[in-house]
Amino acid sequence: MSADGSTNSPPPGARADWTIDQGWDAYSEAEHQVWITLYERQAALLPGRACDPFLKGLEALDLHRTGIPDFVRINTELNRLTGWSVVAVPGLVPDDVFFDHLANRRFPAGQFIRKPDQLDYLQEPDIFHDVFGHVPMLTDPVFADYMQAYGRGGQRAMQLGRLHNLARLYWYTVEFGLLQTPQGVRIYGAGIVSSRAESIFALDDPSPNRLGFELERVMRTPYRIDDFQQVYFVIPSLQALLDATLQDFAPIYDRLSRASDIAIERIETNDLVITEGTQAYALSRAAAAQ
Ligand code: HBI
Ligand code: FE
Repeated sequence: MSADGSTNSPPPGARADWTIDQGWDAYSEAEHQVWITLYERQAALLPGRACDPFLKGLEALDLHRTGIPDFVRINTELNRLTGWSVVAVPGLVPDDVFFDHLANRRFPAGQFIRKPDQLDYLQEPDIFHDVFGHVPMLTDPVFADYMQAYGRGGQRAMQLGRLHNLARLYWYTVEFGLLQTPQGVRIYGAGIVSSRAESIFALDDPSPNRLGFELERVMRTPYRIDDFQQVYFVIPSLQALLDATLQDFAPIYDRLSRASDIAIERIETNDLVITEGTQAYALSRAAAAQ
């Protein structure tokens, strides 16, 4: 199976829906230690940075410090709270498989954990990115509904050939979303909250733009997969995010088919500008790459 899961047959040992047993007993002490190291770093950093629903979810699921959590244990509480379950998969799964899981309130989490020399970044989502990053927000009823709506929307987007637009919505919300709160801007995106450096960069660095979330605008905006984001979109509430998905996307996709992409560093005239970035980080990285 290639990295993007483009083949449709599950790898050996996986079930037809690409799930595998987590095999919690088989994790080594070294693998548990990687989880503990990553957990301790983020647990120290996130109060005051991650949004309350995330921090509450972390507590509720007791993604404790003593090692990789057993899905059987966390699913008991997660099921009770929002009907979601975490299921183990070998890695990235094909889009249609991914959406079917989300549409049925199953979150596919990588079963493997990164190596000690990969603590700061890895290309494919591992169990720390998926379970520490994504799962705590699934304890929030509104976000739990949003993730299921996203799964259903993904199935429809594939039928309409608009997956690239919907993937941007996922990227700028589920992975790299920010939330406006009375205490200030807070993180809810899994890609940020599971990364020590980006948990700091996304809130504190003057480089990126931080713009008010607007669904169609987000769907016209490309994203970075190889580095910190150059723009973050800020939602006023989780309810506003869920409400944005309850409309019919067909007319939106129709307008998008005639609209051009918006350059990643651009600020449009009717953007709600929370912070106008300097783009200094992206420019320095581009210069260094010359
Ligand atoms: N598979 N396991 C896994 N996790 C993901 O986050 C994931 C995936 N397959 C496809 C995918 N994400 C994205 O392309 C979605 O936008 C569909
Ligand atoms: Fe993710």
